[in-house]
Amino acid sequence: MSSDIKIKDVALHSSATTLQALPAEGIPEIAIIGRSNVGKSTLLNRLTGRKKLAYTSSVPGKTQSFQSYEVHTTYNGEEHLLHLVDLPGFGYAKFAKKKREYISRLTVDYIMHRHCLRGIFLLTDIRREPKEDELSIQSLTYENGVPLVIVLTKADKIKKGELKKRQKEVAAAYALEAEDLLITGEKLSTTSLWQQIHLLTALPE
Ligand SMILES: Nc1nc2c(ncn2[C@@H]2O[C@H](COP(=O)(O)OP(=O)(O)O)[C@@H](O)[C@H]2O)c(=O)[nH]1
Ligand SMILES: [Mg+2]
Repeated sequence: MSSDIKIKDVALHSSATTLQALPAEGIPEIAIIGRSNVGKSTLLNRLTGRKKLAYTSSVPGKTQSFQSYEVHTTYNGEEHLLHLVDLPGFGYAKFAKKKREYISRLTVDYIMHRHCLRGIFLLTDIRREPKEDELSIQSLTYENGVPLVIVLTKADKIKKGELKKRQKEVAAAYALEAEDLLITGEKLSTTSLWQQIHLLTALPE
């Protein structure tokens, strides 16, 4: 199937530190979740083709709010409006325990109660193993019927010949098959990610 994807328009809609401050329920939403520094903001910039849309940083723990981006696309000639949401990174050890707990409670509440949430991209660095944080998000999405896609980031950081092997290993840690996982990295196409986003957001509620 050919898939012609165009990003017509993209803008930061809102920045929220509580669930009440998120955009009103309605527009289908895809959340980008993962530990601090895994590449969430970079993926957003890559998906939207805007280099500086989301704030990226080599210093972990910078984004502590839910950044909602309103994205207007055309996909195979049809118009779509959706929200991509950059969530606060978890697992940043330098944050005070209270702040870490607040972020993880917000994330759990969001997954459990956000009606317009159509799917989660859970980012995992291709060079690392998923830990308890990632695995507990995985179970939470299963328990709440929220579609989950594991996205391996920083694929350019490993040798091409090792890609398949790592994909298989990380998939196994999530009890998934290698083909279930998507991959992102410098110079890699985002087409498969966009196909997944459109598939998830086009589903009826
Ligand atoms: N080589 C490489 N570096 C990346 C990639 N994605 C993110 N980074 C780098 O990793 C650091 C953290 O990225 P960022 O998007 O801010 O992570 P976030 O905290 O999850 O939003 C930055 O220095 C990025 O340039 C990638 O795909 N390849
Ligand atoms: Mg970020």
